[in-house]
Amino acid sequence: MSGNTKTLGEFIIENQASFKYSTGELSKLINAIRLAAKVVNHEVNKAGLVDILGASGETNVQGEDQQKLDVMANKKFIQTLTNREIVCGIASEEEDDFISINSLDNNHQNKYVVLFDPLDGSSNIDVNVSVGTIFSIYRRVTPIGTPVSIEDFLQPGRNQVAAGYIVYGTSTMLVYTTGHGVNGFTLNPAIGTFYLSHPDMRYPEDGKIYSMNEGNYVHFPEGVKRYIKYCQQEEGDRPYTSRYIGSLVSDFHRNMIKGGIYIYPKSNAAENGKLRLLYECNPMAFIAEQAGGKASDGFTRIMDIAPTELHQRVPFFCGSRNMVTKAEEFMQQS
Ligand code: AHM
Ligand code: MG
Repeated sequence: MSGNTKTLGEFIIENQASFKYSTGELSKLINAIRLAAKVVNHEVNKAGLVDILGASGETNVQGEDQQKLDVMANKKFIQTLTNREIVCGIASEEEDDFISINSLDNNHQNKYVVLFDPLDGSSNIDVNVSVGTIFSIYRRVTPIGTPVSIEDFLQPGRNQVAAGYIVYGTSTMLVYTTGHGVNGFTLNPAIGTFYLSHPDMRYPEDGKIYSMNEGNYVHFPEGVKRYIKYCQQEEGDRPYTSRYIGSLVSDFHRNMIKGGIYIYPKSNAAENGKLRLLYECNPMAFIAEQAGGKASDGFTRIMDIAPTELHQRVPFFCGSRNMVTKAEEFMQQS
């Protein structure tokens, strides 16, 4: 961060001017996410110290065990966004249905909806491995002044107005885009301020890291199996290095900095893979593309997929442009 002392707060104000017809609503929304990120960061960091670890005993809509911190992160984000009255609707990985937000004096006047995964990679919490929050923001499509409806959430990723993630890692970072490139901010925990540490992040066009759960190899489609063999072949700059944390935000963040590809394909066991289109793949795809990278389901651009349900899953190939294109070639041959 040498010599760079711009804070996230200052950056948000400066960049508000670059949005045509901006009313400041999006800036306020990013500010609320910044606040929620700090609260969740505080909880994640003290998780090892207090009796907060472990499954909460509840299961979420997809039948997976929820960890206590997932529940807490979900509450904090919803509370922050609701209290500040800056969005008209919220959808979360941890909520069965979307939430319509309104207050008596507001009368459904807000124009943005937020979709998020409050704590992704939560199976890593118990073992002190990085987890993250992912968020995606859209302008509503139904008229202002009416309650939000499902169409406001089921928009293709290319309609996103902003997207980002927070990685709670060795240091905590907030990385986001509003469609004008990608910028990364690192939290100084001593004073609770995010500083611009990674301006204009760029995904290297090529990379040497492939990230996927190879334990599922036997269940993978032929195209993915052949791509893995290609990555392991000795030729040119190959074999590539295999790195898989099992925490999408962390795997993505490393690959964006170093160059690489993340793959969560469909398999015999899971027809559409595991990751969720609306609050995991679309926001990551928007960030990847804004940084010069690429994201697809092996055949189609992720952000062109027309969603049909809130918790829809989709195969995910995301990373350095040339690596994703190569993996697509293998998929399309099979
Ligand atoms: P989650 O939303 O339940 O945490 O699942 C998403 C996570 C991703 O962060 C990670 O890349 C993937 O699941 C790991 O899955 P697997 O254990 O099947 O490799
Ligand atoms: Mg998740």
